[in-house]
Amino acid sequence: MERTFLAIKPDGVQRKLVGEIIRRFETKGFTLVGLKFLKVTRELAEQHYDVHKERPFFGSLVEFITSAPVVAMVWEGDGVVAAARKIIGATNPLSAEPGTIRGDFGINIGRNLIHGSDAQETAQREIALWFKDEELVNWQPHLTSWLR
Ligand code: 3AN
Repeated sequence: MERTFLAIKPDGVQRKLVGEIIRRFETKGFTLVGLKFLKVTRELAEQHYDVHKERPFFGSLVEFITSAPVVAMVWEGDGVVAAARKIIGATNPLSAEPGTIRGDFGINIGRNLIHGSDAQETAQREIALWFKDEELVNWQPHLTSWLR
């Protein structure tokens, strides 16, 4: 079953949007299989943003994600990687469509509330980076038959 990695960034936590953001993935029908609340270390942040290390904003990305706690999650479901990106919206919240998380709640590209894996291979890398195997719960909600 397909899985994706999502992280509610420090701005989402500080602005008390955790419940609102989780609700959108839950009511869509995806299944939560991993969840933790943590202060990200510099080492984890640098590994997570490794693909951006040559970009001018790499330093500020690392500063920001380590500045306050985040909610790290793994969600499961058919097509969850691409669907989560749609629910999240465009990278720049000013360009993100209303109805998306970034479109509804953000205005600043550096404060765009949530991270979501951009492809299935990235999701596998990010899940392995943020979660141990035993922190992920293999389960099927009873509602599944109503959703598929
Ligand atoms: P996304 O999070 O939509 O996958 P990426 O992977 O292109 O976007 O960028 C990773 C993160 O880097 C974004 N979430 C955003 O916070 C930050 N970022 C991207 N582009 C810029 C930029 N031009 N200036 C500042 N921060 C940026």
